[in-house]
Amino acid sequence: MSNTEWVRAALRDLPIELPSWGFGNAGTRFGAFPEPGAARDIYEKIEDASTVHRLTGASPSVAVHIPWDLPPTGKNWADMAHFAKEQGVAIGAINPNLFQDHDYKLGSVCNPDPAVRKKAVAHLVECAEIAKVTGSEFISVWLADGTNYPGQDDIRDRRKRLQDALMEGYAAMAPDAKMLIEYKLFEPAFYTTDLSDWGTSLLMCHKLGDRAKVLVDTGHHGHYTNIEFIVATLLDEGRLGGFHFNDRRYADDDLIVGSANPFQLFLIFHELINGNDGKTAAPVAYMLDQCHVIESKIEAMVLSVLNVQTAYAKALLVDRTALRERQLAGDVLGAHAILRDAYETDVRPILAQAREEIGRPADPLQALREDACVKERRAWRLTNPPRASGGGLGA
Ligand code: PSV
Ligand code: MN
Repeated sequence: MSNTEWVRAALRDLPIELPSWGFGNAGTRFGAFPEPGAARDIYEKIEDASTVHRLTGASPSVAVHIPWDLPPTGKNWADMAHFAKEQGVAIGAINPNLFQDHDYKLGSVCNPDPAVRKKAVAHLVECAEIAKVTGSEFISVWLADGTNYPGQDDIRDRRKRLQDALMEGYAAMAPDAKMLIEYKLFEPAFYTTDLSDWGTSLLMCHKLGDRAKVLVDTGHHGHYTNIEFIVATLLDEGRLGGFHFNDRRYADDDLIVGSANPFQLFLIFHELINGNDGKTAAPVAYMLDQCHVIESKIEAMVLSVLNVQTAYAKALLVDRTALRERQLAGDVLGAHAILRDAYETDVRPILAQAREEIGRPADPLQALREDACVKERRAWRLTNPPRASGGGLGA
């Protein structure tokens, strides 16, 4: 491979945001298998996120989920942001949690009870205020709202309630903040879901304004959905806000991105480059949304970042001039072969070089396994209660 400087430069410019909730112990409804030394509060989650950034140089921010990430000292968002900065990362997207309180049983912003809707809207507004304190660019909205049985509620009434509530949240945001509207085909609702696909999210964005964009969570589609087609369409419409990357086999599995379907991830990046300038991926929000049940959480996050970079590097290598020629010549398999050539390229040497050029280990996974600081922190957490705020063991 000849000069790959431009590929390395593009890789260095792709920030991949980490989800705070991927660092804590979680499980399925069948059981949980706590990882010894896993993060216990938002400060420890930030510490772990900063380790991933230290090893990869590619994950400078961490998304938070409110109120899961309520600091132990109370609503001290400025302290949380300050601590993140000290650790070398920033607070990223603010995710309102509108799905776990008992009064959200019939929905949050779409609930038939106006008092519940009022509470949900107040939380959206609170998150817009938190974003101002933390300097976050995005409020990322996902709703569990929907119905389980035909006739349970009026579909169009719910739509109106949804629109009214999001408008209030949107109006409360800082003038340069953006609202990301995430959709999900089903779950927890099984008959209707109020934001069920990219179309329902896009229509809502149109009602809100230019700073409302669609968020694509790769795990939120039906089987065999062509996600890259959705990406190309939303990008073309100027309404692609960003991603929640993860991988899946059955439903919303939240597995390590690129572990089950790396070819799809490559094709998504191909569209992100095509729909931009043909040289770099569109400047949207690249975030992970994963949950690690049986695997080591920090290692899973590092591997996820590497998988995203691998897919991006391969997509950058697509010979777009030759592809265009083959497409215009109607050469079906000739065009397809151009994509395959890029996908089959071994990009590991380019990625290793790109990391070393910014003072990061060529093999972050190996470096993590040998990292004395991570070992020390794990041991410390096993015998100490969580600290209420900063002043930890360093990144
Ligand atoms: C819902 O399945 C989701 O993808 C949303 O992004 C939530 O905020 C996140 O997972 C965590 O539950
Ligand atoms: Mn998500």
